[in-house]
Amino acid sequence: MATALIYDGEMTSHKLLWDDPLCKIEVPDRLTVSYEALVRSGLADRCVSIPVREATEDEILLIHREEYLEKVKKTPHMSVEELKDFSLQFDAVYFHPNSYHCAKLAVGASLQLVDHVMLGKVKNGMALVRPPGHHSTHDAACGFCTFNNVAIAAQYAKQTYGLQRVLIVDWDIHHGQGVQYCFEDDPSVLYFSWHRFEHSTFWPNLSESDYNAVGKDQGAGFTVNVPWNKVGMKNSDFLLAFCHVLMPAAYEFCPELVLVSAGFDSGIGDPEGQMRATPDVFAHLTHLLMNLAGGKVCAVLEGGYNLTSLSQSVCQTVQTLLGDPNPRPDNLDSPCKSALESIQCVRWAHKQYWSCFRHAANLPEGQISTKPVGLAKEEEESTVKKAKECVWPEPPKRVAPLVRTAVLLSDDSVCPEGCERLTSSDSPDPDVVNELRENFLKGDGDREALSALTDLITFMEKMEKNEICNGLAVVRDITMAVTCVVQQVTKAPSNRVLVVCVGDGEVPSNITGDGKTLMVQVGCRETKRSDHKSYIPVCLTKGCSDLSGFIQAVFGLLLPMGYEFNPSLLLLVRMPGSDVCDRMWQQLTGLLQSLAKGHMLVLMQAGENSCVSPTASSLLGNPAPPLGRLQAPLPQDVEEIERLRLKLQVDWKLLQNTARDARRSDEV
Ligand code: Q9C
Ligand code: ZN
Repeated sequence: MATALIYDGEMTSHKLLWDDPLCKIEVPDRLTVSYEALVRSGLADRCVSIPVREATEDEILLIHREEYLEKVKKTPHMSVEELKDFSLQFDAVYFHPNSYHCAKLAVGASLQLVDHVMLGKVKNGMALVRPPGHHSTHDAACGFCTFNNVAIAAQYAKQTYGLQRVLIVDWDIHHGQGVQYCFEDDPSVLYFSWHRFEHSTFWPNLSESDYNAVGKDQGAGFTVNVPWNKVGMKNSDFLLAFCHVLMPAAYEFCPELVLVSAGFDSGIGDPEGQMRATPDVFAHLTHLLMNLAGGKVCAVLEGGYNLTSLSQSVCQTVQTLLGDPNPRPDNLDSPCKSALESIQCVRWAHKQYWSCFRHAANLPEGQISTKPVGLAKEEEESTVKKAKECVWPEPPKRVAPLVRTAVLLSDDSVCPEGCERLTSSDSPDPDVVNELRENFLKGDGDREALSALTDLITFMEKMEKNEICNGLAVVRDITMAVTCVVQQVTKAPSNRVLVVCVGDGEVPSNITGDGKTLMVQVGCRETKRSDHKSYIPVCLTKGCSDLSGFIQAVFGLLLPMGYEFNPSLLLLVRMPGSDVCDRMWQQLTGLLQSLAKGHMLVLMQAGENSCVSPTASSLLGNPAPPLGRLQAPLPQDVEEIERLRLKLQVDWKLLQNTARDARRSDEV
């Protein structure tokens, strides 16, 4: 299924007609450079292009007050002087005679996207729109926004498709207070936003942007604010906010649709945000969301004012929506102390609403939120200039291998649709064959076993050459297969393999401590302890059958460690007799493909044929089916996961989620 791209050059006609230092960054070029970058990279061509339309008045009135709409409706007939006066009654806003038309197109584009996704005409998509939306409230334009595109889209989706749960992820660097106000008492919309806050000295200087604004009445717990109290947040800080805050809550919420307020002013070089997220991180943020809601993700452009950063980040987002393998998340620093403090506060503020946070740590000492609401601080001209001049390497081209998913199955089983059967090499390297025979078959001549191992090696080689993205191998002896793959992959000096074993059973014991292999076993029933730094058993009371515990382990341990380890290959092993259900298995398979450029080999035991086709489906990039609303994880599992996290965070900095875990060297 396709990815939608919605764009219309008409939306570039909205522009500033007078001098206004506050508004001058919101330029038409934001749209054209983004679109042109998509065209130049060939991504636009791969998307289904959907025409924009004007939103109807009724649609605008889903969120906005009639009085406000009537006022905006008059703007096309105003003179420049009148437009200027009209704009002045709002905070950081300008109107142009064509603004009303563009604002209707921006809403209409968002609704077109929702319709196409909800009706299954496309899998997901992005709408490039201007003016943006997330600051506008029911009766006011604000912060470059006229109508609240995403809020209207959420309300429209609820009404038109009878949705009961919509997730809005606002990764723009400003707080989408307009969206928050719309849904603060509505438990059917979970609103997540991170934003530059600096103890409310940053625009829009609202106390309700802080972590303790959690929603009201019925909607308590359904507003999740992550306030950044310092500038310069990096990839690791943003990824941690997803792993330790958004994702656990989102899985517990189980949305039927994900809307993204996709602002790229959190990206490096942005004069407003002053943050340092590189374009590739948006690929990861996008990917993490793509297994929610059966993959129904609609991204709608909000901010983003460094044209280079913006267009690169838009490309990363769209390419991920298209299903291409993610770039490797290189050079993740330790999260900074201030970010950890914020994450700790949000988790604490939400512990009574979400069972995934029930055992979250207390507020950090020396409470950080009690500072008085500050006055708007004038941004120094020099820092803005510095951000604009900031340089970073252009993200390397992401090349999708010709073969997405190859399978290694016994000859009598059918090849799942869309996959390619791996053809064994006719003349395997005799040295390799001899080595395998010596190492694994003790010199005896079991031909079948030998050719299974040579096939695995061929598989690895093709993946390494990027001829194949991922694959699935059904093997007779899983322990032997794991050992063989690990041995083969780690031969190359720069390779690293993350082995994720799902289910009970003995795992290969020859994992060396050279740092090239990391093995995590999730779900083993009997509590195992390991002093081996490279083997980490995560033992859950009910094995793999408890979804909540499993998800907690995935976002609390597995993914952060995976990101930090940054493997070149992911080996996902389904232990024989594991009681993991298809849905959980598909979620895991989907999520882990964010690592290792999507190079994942799934190993399963011959005889477990029923899971071949669900696995193949996930490897092919189909979104996993939702897990349903999750119950609270078992307290003893939460304790076990927390025990591990505390022990491991000494070596794995991305496992930190409280201020006292912090120790990034740049902090004092
Ligand atoms: N010194 C969006 O990104 N800045 N809007 C106000 C601060 C307004 C941002 C002045 C920023 C609005 C969609
Ligand atoms: Zn913004």
